[in-house]
Amino acid sequence: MVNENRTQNGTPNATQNGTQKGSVRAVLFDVDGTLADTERDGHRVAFNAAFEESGLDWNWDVELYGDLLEITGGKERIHHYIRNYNPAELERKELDSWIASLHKIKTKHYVSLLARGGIPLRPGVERLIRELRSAKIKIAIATTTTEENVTALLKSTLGEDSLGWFDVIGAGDIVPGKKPEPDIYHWALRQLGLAAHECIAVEDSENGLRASLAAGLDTVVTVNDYTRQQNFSGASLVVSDLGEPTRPFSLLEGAAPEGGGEWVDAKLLSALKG
Ligand code: XBP
Ligand code: MG
Repeated sequence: MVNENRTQNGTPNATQNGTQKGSVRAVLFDVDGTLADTERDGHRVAFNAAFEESGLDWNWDVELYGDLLEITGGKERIHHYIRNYNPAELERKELDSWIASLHKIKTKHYVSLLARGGIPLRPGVERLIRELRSAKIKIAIATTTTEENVTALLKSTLGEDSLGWFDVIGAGDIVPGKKPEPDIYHWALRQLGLAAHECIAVEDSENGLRASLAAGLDTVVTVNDYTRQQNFSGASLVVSDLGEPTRPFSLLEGAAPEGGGEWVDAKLLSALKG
C-alpha cells in the first residue's frame, strides 16, 4: 500500500499545506486505440462483417473508416454514415432500432474476432497496469465502446481474472453523452470516489482528450495511425506509446519529467502531476 505521507523511497511528498504533491490516486484508461489498436483491424472488420451478414453492400475501407472515427460510438457512427453517405436509408422504418440491431451483429463479430486472439495490447499497457496494481494505485476504464467489447479485450489479452483488476469499468451507453463529452469520465470519477486532480487519464484521440480535459483530468496521449495528426493541445504529454524500459517511447509533445525513463510508469505519471 503506498503510504499517503511518504513516497515509496520514504521522502515526504506532502506540500506545505499538506496536500499530496504529485500523487496519482487512480489512472483512467481509454480502450480503443489506447489499450489496444482495435479500430482498423478490429471494429472496422466487424462493421463490414455485420453489413455483409445483413445483406448490405456497404464497405468501410481503411480510409473511409478513418473519417468516420470522427464520430464516437458504433451506433452513432452508422447513423452518421447513413446521413452523410447513404441518405436514402434515412427512409428506413424504425431506423434507430434497425441500427441498434445491426450494431448488435457487429458486436457479435467483434467479440468473436477478439476471442480468436485478434488484437494484442499496445506496448507498455500490461506492464503499467501490473505496476499500478502493485503500487495500489486504482485503475479504471472510461470508454465509448460497448462493455461487452471491453470484457472480450481484457479476457483475450490479460485473462479472465483481469476483469477484477479494475476498480471501475465505465463503457458505452452507461452515460448519455459520448466522447468528446466528459460524461464517461465524470461517471468513472464518481464511481472511484476521487476528484479529477487526484487522477490522470490515458487517451489516444482528440475526441478522447477533449473529454478527459473537460472532466478536469491531466492526460497522457499515446497516438496511433488514425490519430497521429490530430490536435492534442492541453495534453500533459504526447508519446508514440507507453514504452518499455527496453523499448523507449518517442516523445512527440510536452516534456517528460526530469529523471524519468523514456517509458510511462507510475513515477512518471506522478511527476506529471507535479
Ligand atoms: C472508441 C469508439 C467506439 C469504437 C466502436 O471508443 O468510439 O465507438 O470505435 O465500439 P474509445 P462500439 O476510444 O472511447 O475506447 O461499436 O461498441 O461503439
Ligand atoms: Mg480511444
